[in-house]
Amino acid sequence: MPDHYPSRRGVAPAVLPRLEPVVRGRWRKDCPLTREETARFETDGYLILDSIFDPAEIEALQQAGTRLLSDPRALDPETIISEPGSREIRSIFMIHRQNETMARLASDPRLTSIAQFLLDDDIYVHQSRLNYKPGFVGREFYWHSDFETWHVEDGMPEMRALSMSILLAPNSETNGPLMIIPGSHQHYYACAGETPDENYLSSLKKQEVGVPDMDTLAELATDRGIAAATGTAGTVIVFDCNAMHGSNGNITPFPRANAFIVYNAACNRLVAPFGATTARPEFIATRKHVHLIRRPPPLEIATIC
Ligand code: 6CS
Ligand code: FE
Repeated sequence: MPDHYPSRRGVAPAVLPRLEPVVRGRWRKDCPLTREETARFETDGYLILDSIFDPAEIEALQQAGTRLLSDPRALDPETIISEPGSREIRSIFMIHRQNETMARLASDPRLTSIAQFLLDDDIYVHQSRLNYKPGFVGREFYWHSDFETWHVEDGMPEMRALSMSILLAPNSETNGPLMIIPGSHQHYYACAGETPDENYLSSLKKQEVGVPDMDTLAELATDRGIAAATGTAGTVIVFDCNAMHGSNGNITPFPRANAFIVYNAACNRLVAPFGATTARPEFIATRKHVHLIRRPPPLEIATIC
């Protein structure tokens, strides 16, 4: 398969055009997003939705998050990623296969219908995780495009995936919320360097390859600004797979916890990695357990005879 998005080839960084559309579905009145929301996602590469879940659902989600964090022995140890240099939990992967509430969250039609519309296909969960940033000691996530990693390390062919971050605690300006560069999803920032073997063992704690150089980031942020995606618990942040994003550490006493679900289009299933010798394990990148979440069939137009 030709590589339209080469990165980490040991050459200088480059800015390449995005080859695929951002919004695939055609907007209609019965779409799960308004026309205005759809246009905003297209332009900015992200959207903040704050009225999807009711208070009881939000509490159930928060409880599920607390259960995952408080009983790590119940989990596949491989899926637990600790902070660099400490035993604090940073991420728990594959939550949709380790917790019933998270499984229901990942297949909730209020979320999946949005992904099916934007990606215009049946979908499946490419990756899920709980990201936890404890008070005082939660560490940052450096700037990156998820697609760059998924393409190079996982073999995701095209930009036809998106993430949903479901806030399980308030994400304020101060406790390390998601920061995103609006409009950055329109270009591909090919990175310098090369992917070391088993890169994921360190990159999930601290990403060092697959990150743009400082000059590129400075120019991008100067041109487009940086938005903080804040919200109360229950807020859903939908963002394009190629949006440039990151987050600061959390030195406030207030923990930040988010559930992440990544949906990929059925037609965009993984192939061999484009820039790594071996594929990452299933708990980070779904290759085998592809359970399609199908779009409802279109209503048939009644024929009058
Ligand atoms: O590796 C992944 O799939 C995700 N984690 C990091 C630290 N960067 C890329 C992507 O978001
Ligand atoms: Fe990311």
